[in-house]
Amino acid sequence: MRLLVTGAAGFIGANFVRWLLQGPESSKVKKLIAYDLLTYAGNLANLQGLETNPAFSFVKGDIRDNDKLEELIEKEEVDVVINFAAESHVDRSITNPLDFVRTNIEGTLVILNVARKFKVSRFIQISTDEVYGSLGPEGRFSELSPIDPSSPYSASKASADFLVLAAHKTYAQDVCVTRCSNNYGPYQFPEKLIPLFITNALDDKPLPVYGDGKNVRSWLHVDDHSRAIFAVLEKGRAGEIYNIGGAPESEKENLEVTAEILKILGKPSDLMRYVEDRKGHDRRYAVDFSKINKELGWKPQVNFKEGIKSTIDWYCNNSSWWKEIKTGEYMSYYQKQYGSTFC
Ligand code: NAD
Ligand code: TDX
Repeated sequence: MRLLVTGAAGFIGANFVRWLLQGPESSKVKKLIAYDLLTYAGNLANLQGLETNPAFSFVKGDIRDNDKLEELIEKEEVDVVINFAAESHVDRSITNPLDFVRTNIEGTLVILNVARKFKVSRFIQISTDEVYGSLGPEGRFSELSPIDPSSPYSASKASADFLVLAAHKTYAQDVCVTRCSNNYGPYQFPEKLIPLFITNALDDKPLPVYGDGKNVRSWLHVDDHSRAIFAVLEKGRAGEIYNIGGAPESEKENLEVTAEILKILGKPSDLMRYVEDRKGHDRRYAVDFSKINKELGWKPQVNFKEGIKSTIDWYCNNSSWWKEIKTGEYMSYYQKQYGSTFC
């Protein structure tokens, strides 16, 4: 197959590219073009080491750049597009929603249209369980749950999903939408809960817990996510949505995740600080992944205890990667978001 992977220099995109080119399915890949605008969240270091692979190439570009995408997809005879590119951080969407509309909605529509024009045989949209909104203490999101986004981020992802699914109905375009729960693993930008708290703890800085810390997330190791996406690419039915979630035992309150990180690192619990809650903060996410399990035989394999331990080891062993990020522009964002007492 000849793939165009957008957002490939971000967290999940880079892990997927590594998994695909270095893992059990690598022989199926003739060409993989990593396409990324290299925003604050994109980092070529995430793809380091792949340059020597003859199937791999990197192109810097915007998913809103119709002409560049047309030229690339035609010239490279791309037959699969996987769209990871997005503005992905909920907190930034609260202060700057327009960027999310531009990339997540307009960008998705541009690349979707180009893929159709050049008869790309499958378009996969990487979406999120956040499009379903928030759960109470019971139940799980299925693919039939109502769409009820709470943040500008999730509203933009839901809009993109509708455009992608409508392209199947209107033009019979071959598309699939995947909706996953919170990912964790190596190369995650340290604005998200797990890498922020690991790296702050390593620096003996406070860990800012929003609200009462009892919000629940269903944690999915990024390698499990990569396997799921590949299963959808190979065997998913066109026009379908597939939910991808962590195992029930990976559903954790933020306080539990924080305590686990501090325990593994041997840091004192008084590093944890309660701070003002996130606006529109979803209380609980949990994903029913029985559809992808029954149809494609996928289920998560990494248990949270082992996954968080190996993730922490990765951040300990790769401190130059995150220390380089946590400077300049990052620190201005951090100070604005959390205030100077947290720096
Ligand atoms: P990320 O922020 O780490 O990476 C996003 C990448 O997209 C970056 O490399 C950035 O440079 C690139 N990008 C942004 N705007 C672009 C544009 N206009 N054109 C080209 N590239 C652009 O995000 P992530 O955590 O890797 O998330 C990847 C996808 O998975 C996103 O679509 C996100 O909505 C979805 N998702 C993420 C999670 C999670 O837990 N991280 C969970 C569910 C869904
Ligand atoms: O400083 C923090 N303190 C805190 O308590 C941060 C950054 C987060 N939190 C809480 C908010 C959430 O309850 O931790 C939980 C996880 O927060 P994030 O890491 O920001 O993830 P979330 O908002 O759940 O969204 C993530 O999963 C779904 C991704 O960022 C999205 O891209 C994805 O769609």
